[in-house]
Amino acid sequence: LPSCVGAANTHGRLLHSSKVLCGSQEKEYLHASRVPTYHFQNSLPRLAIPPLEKTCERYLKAQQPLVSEAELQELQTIASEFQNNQGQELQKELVETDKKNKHTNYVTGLWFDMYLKDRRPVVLTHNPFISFNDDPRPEYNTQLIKASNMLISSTRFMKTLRDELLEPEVFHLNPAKSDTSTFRTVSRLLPSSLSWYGAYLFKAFPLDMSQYKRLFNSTRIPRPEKDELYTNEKSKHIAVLRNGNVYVFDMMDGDGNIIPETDVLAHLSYILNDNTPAAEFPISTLTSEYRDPWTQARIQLIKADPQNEERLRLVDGAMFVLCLDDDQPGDPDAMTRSFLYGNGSNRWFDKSFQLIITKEGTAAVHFEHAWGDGVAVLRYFREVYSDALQKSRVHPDTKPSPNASSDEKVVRLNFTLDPSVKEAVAKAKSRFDDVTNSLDVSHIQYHKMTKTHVKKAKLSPDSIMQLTVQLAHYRMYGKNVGTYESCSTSAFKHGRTETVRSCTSATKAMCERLYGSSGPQGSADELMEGLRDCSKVHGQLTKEAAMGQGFDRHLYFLKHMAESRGLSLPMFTHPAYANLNHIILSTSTLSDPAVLIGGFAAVTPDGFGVGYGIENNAIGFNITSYPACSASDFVANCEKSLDDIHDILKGQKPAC
Ligand code: BUJ
Repeated sequence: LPSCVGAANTHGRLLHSSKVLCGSQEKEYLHASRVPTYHFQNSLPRLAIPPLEKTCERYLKAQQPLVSEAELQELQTIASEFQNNQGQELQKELVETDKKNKHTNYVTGLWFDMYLKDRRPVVLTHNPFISFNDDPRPEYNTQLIKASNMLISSTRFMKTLRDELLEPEVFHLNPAKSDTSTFRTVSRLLPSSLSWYGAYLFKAFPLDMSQYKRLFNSTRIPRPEKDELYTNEKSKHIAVLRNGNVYVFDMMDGDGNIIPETDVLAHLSYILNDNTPAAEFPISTLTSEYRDPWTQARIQLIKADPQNEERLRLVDGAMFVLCLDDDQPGDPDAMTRSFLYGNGSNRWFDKSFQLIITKEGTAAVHFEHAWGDGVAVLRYFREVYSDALQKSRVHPDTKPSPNASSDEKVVRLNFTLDPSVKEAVAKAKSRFDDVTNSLDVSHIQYHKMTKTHVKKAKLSPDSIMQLTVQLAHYRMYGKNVGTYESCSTSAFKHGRTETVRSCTSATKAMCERLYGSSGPQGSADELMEGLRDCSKVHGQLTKEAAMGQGFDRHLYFLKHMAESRGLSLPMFTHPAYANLNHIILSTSTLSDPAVLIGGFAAVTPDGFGVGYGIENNAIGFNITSYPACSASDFVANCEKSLDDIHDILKGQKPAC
């Protein structure tokens, strides 16, 4: 690299002395961070194993709103027996093993296994999506221009990351103090074994960046019993899906420079104008299958023609898959359907992520979950959105390069299929159609109450959204149920997620007060006090989860240890444990101005997938469910609950 992005020292590492990118470098990178991408990685704190008694205490608290008084007492006896006997032994062993594995944390290995050993299809079971707001300039929103600009920006992101020039992800508690040049200078000067501590003094919290290594050029490969995560760090090509046909072309030349934008435009127009008929047996459909039949089909595919292996490797190692769709979802529900699962042939669900661009230029990211979580994907999402917008390389008047010789440079992968693979594709498609047709999807955008209103009342916006979900469910079914709110633990080395158990005794009390059989109970002031309780309890649980002090992952691990030792412990075999983990309300949120809508499927046949957002101008829910439940009824009840909360915030007692 030229000195304008930093000088290499004797070990070839960059010193990142300058943030200024010069000339041609500006085309290649998003930026050149003065602090190297993985600078904080060595000194990130490790996720602590919570004390066993704390875990039991938190577990019982989470059970409280779900069980009767008598059951709770029974669970207390079981937990204390566990804590004093087998639990203690397991904990001791866990702590000892953890001490020997300082390079990671106690949950990560098992969490990878949780995903990779799961034999269910990745689509709907795990993969979520997030869609982008449109480009405010309509003339840049065409499929071709949007795809070209986003592809170029994605390549710039990938190169910035690959050359470790991407600014490390840091949570700034006090941005005025730490999101500064001084912070970066100090951080850079500290050796990476100490850099985290330096950041901490600025009240800045560097986040784990290990997942970024699998963001690009990566896929999940179906294997017997446990899938494999595969990455080709050197690859420079993109895979494009259109009509179920797979195309590949290089996005970088022999020197590693991004190809001219006029070539990108030419290659993508070539694909969009290619009139090869839609694939009759698109092998991409196999990625929607249960993992065992897909494993077998992949083996068979390679047996049928050894060159198929090279073709598969080209998709596996591609930067990502760009899906160019031939249809345009007309409303948010249709978008959810398209971006969450599509038609089953124009997606490669195993890829670390897919960038989908519809006929009229709406864009979304769909991602596989085993390799990483929302934080890494959102970083990519945010950077690419703003780069494609602010530094568009392709404009409405850009002409495709006449000498791009796309017919030589763009290769359509022609897989050889034998009858058994064709049959596997047909079977996969029919299963896919059945399950996706059974999914109900509904959403709401609510404008009467916003984040600003909630903040003015000194309540946590997230707690109010979680309370809304509790209220909506209670109003429909008259009971409280297993609830999961995803919380990132990326402040720790290899941190992934912890569960916030957002169904609490405080939310239960509020459900009963508002929607109990005898109508709303208590004055407007008392109801407001109830909201405060919910907010306080939820705030505390969120803080604990983000600090790795939830109970879910810890118990998950101890249960696994017990099972692998052949122990059958009442702590885990009691039906109340299964009930708590039968997640009826699976929730997740993310907040970014670039996000239009996002979502994921319900994780149980009788549950709801609840994606939500709370912004300064609106509140939104995006709900999914299977036939046992109605997503649209749930949405109607969310609206009613938001109205009722809004009344309380206005000092009025709602008429429930
Ligand atoms: O918890 C975990 O380990 C991972 C979770 C799993 N699960 C989804 C089942 C909870 N994964 C995530 O949380 C990632 C989810 C990413 C998508 C989030 C969607 C958020 C929607 C935002 C906007 C909705 C606004 C709708 C307006 C009409």
